[in-house]
Amino acid sequence: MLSSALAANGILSLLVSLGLRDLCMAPGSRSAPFALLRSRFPELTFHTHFDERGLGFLALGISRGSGIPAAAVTTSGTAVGNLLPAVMEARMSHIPLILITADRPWELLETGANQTCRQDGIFGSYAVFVHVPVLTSDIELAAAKRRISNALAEALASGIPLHLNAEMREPLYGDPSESPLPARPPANDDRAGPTSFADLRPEILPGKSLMSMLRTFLAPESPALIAAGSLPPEDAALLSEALRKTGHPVIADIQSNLRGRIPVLPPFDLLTARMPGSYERLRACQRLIVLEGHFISKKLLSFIRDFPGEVIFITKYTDGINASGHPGPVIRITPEALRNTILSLTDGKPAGKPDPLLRELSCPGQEDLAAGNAAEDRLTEASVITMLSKLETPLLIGNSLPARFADTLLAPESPRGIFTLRGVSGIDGLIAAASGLSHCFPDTGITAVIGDTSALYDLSSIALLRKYRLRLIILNNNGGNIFMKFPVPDDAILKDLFVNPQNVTFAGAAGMFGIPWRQVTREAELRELIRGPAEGEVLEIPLRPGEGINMLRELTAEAAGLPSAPSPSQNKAARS
Ligand SMILES: Cc1ncc(C[n+]2csc(CCOP(=O)(O)OP(=O)(O)O)c2C)c(N)n1
Repeated sequence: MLSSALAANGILSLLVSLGLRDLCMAPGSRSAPFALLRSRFPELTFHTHFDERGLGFLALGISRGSGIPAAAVTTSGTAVGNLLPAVMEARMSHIPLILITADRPWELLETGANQTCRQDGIFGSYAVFVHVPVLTSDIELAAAKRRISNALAEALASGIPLHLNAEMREPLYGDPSESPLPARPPANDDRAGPTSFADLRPEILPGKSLMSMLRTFLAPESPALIAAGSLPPEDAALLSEALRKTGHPVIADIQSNLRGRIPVLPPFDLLTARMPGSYERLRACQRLIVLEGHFISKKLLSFIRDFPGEVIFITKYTDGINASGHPGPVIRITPEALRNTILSLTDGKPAGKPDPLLRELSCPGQEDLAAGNAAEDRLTEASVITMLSKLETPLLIGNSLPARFADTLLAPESPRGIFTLRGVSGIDGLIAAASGLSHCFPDTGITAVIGDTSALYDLSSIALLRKYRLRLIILNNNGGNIFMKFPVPDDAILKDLFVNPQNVTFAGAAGMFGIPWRQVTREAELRELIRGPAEGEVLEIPLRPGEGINMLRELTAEAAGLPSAPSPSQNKAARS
């Protein structure tokens, strides 16, 4: 049997037996042995994209939506390097992801052989790495599978992607029917080790003293405030009832997926700008529980940094949860265990004493605030985002202004799932990731809202809308309007080197892939178009440059005397 087929079949058999369902492949010769196995793995959905940067994000979106790692397979050479942005995002937002990169066999490295370069460990600390050599026997195959299993366990426990760089020696195009591959082990054969990805994810509980601190903070009688950052919908669903039962007031970042699920305080930036005294009122709470503290609001980070009471940080993983610099213990616990801990404190007691803060602190309805131009029925960033509160599909919120507007104004009426890619807040793979996400919601598809520069960046992934139910809303304010808030002293530099307007519409880009495109300018029209499930289409909304950022500034204008966001040097000082 061909060694290349043995390795490809061995890797896929192992991953499929653990629950792999989605494999994203870009065309290439070195990775051909994986492609040729398609009919042997009917339980796998094969996704394709011609652009490996988009391919990585497509897999990332699928992993995010399903909670099960998806795999991206590439050929050798620069194809591998193009996965890096998605790997970085997966690492920083703890999205499980598997990268399988086909490589030339070792004897061709550094010989000048075509499309051959060093691929081992190319993602550095962003991935757990396994080198899979040319496999020539069952003994070698079994050893490779053990190493992959161990590495996968490490990757899943720490929320880090797994990179398998697999040497493939020619010939690559053997017909599996001519040289039969070993029989696939039965799905429930547990002699080989773990039987599912879930088996590889340990339940994590804190030690005794941290657990006791956790219980003290969470107990319903504790005078605590909760600030919830980034929680995927499945974790929010698991925790929401328990959080509600504590009765603690909750500041919910739009990424927390708690808005629309349980009563929470109005969006932090809006509340503290609109309701005099609210900032101080929140500061008066004696304890602060920061749950998965990855926040969009800089003002909230300042609030945490300066919080005068005790603070604890609760997280599923260990990193990326305290940009405020406030000292306080990090308590690592899985959401299931956290929920059980809370329920053990609240069970048998009357359901939550809704904190008076929830009633006391309110501000004008987001819709009223956003309706600045209602009389004209003209769309603005604010009115579009507010309208998305009624969406009947999950939503991916792009970076830059969409994320900030959503954190300030979006109040989902029902919890359909809010997604962001804010591990590193790149604007590079949003269309591909949204396509992948949509695969996980076959009944409704999803909606994504992104800026025009972000759309230009991932233009090639508009091709995916032919296959995926993605309603792509592009807020076209002609460039990166977020930069207009920075104090760039020279207007020409601001325009040329920051905002960088491209004066484009996306009709041509959608047209070249045969994707329906509409320009939408009226509120009533958009309301109709976003009703119901999504299909592959582009809705482009032309906006007045600068208007959105000014409006955001007005909505969240800080009342005099409020502290500003922490600078990096202040952060450092606070930590030391
Ligand atoms: C890959 C990558 N390159 C550069 C940046 C820096 N950046 C942040 S926002 C932004 C502009 C985004 O413009 P657009 O998508 O039009 O959104 P708007 O600012 O108008 O809301 C840029 C270039 C980034 N986040 N990611």
